[in-house]
Amino acid sequence: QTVNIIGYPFSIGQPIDGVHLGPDAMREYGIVQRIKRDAGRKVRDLGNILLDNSRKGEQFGIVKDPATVSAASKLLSEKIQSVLEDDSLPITIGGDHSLAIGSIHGHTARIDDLCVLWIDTHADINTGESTVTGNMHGMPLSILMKELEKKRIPGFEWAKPCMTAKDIAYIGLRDVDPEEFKYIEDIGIHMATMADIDHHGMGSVFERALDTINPRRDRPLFVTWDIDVFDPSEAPSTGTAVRGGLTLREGLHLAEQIAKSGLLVGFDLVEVNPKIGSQEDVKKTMDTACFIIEALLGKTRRANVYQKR
Ligand code: DIR
Ligand code: MN
Ligand code: MN
Ligand code: MN
Repeated sequence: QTVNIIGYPFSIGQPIDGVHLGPDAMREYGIVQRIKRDAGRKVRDLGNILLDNSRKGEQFGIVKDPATVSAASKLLSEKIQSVLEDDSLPITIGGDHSLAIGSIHGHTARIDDLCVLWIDTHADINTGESTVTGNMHGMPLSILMKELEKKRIPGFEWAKPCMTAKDIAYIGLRDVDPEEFKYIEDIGIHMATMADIDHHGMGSVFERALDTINPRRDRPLFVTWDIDVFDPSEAPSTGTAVRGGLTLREGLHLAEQIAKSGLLVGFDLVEVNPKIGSQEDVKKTMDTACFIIEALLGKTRRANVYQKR
């Protein structure tokens, strides 16, 4: 299956300049070559989606620029659907995490019975009522979840809510807003926090997450991976870094287990911001991202050989 890289150069879901440069920075760093060489996969780079990435100052309550976010997400959903039509594996490189609206919507439109792992420091399930920042990268799940349909902000009518609590699990949380926690509990989404990873280990946390959303291991799996789930020592160049995150080894184990499941149908890697930190910080962050992308695509630490597929 050919890997199709989609760049999503978008930063309007959050306030810090630079995250829209993530996809091109990753290309320049060599992501395409690394996937070919180290993961042994066929790759096609589809380039960047052409997005309106200018701030209009439009607001719904305190939510910033929802119409711009909606228009961009719609383009991604359509792109994902056309890639899946081709029987290819789409990977979307962000860009801020509001892109998950488009990527998950696009996947559910083409793939029956999809389930999702949300790998992040943050829960990204704020609604127009609960958001403290007004940043839409903290809100994509409130657009996608059927249980929150009544609390949806307007402007996303093209994207019918397509997920329920039994379709999604979190891994890596450590900075959840109180109102978000209420939603998660009310709706009943499975969450594995950093504390759970400390206590049980990543292997067991991953199996439990799948036991919850994919007990027979027969549902296609989509992964949306926010680079800020890593400890800032591994991924400093991101907009909302929080100490106490994943080590590279924990991340690799998770990514390898996901690949080994054979269920993966697509994924996102988001929130790499090449304008944050020193050159060395940026390099390290992109290196971490490359490690994870390769592992999700089948590279393991057993030996520097790969299976032909
Ligand atoms: C916070 C931060 N919960 C918000 N969210 C972030 O703005 O709603 N998500 N940084 O990645
Ligand atoms: Mn996120
Ligand atoms: Mn995050
Ligand atoms: Mn325990």
